[in-house]
Amino acid sequence: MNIVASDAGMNAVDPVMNKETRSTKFFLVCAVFALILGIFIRTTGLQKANRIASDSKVVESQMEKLRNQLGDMKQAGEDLDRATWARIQSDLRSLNPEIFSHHQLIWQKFDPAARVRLLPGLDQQPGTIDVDDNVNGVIDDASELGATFSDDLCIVEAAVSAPSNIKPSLVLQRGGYIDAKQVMTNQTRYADRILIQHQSRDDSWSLVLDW
Ligand SMILES: [Ca+2]
Ligand SMILES: [Ca+2]
Repeated sequence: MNIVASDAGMNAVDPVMNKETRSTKFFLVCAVFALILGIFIRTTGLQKANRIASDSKVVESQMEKLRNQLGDMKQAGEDLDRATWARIQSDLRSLNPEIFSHHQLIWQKFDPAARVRLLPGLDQQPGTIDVDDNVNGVIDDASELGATFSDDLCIVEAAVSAPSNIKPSLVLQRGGYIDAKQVMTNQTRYADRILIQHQSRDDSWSLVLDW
């Protein structure tokens, strides 16, 4: 009889203990999961940062190589003309086939009459669409053109090309670098440039080298 009474007492306590045990286990599982998640996020972030740093070093190394090669190809006092440009492109491409599979080379000249123009971007509204970027009480008014964090564009139009008909737009200044084929005026104040544009599935960037 004593044994039966003792068993009944234990059965009365067990549900409480089981509940506490389950709570403790649940807490531990959550803590371990949170720890693993934190480690995973941290590791992923570090891997991404390392990958970006590694890619940047590769790009930096490629650009340094191109800069040195251009320096070797340039003869003292030599101006960039069509014949020289054709030779340089050919030489650079044959020396760096792996680089130029994703790169474009553009010879640029300074056009003193070029128009540096602000456009509203893909959302077709000044600044960010439906946002009063300059807090003047009017949403998407023309004075928001070029607002920070918006998709607005800054382009350079050659003097010989027709002005953009996109509205609204704003010409910030005259004078800018454009494709040499579109420059009709000769000026010697600013050196020609070589624009290198990179475009791949994962990234895009551009770099300018002075001639
Ligand atoms: Ca916009
Ligand atoms: Ca506004």
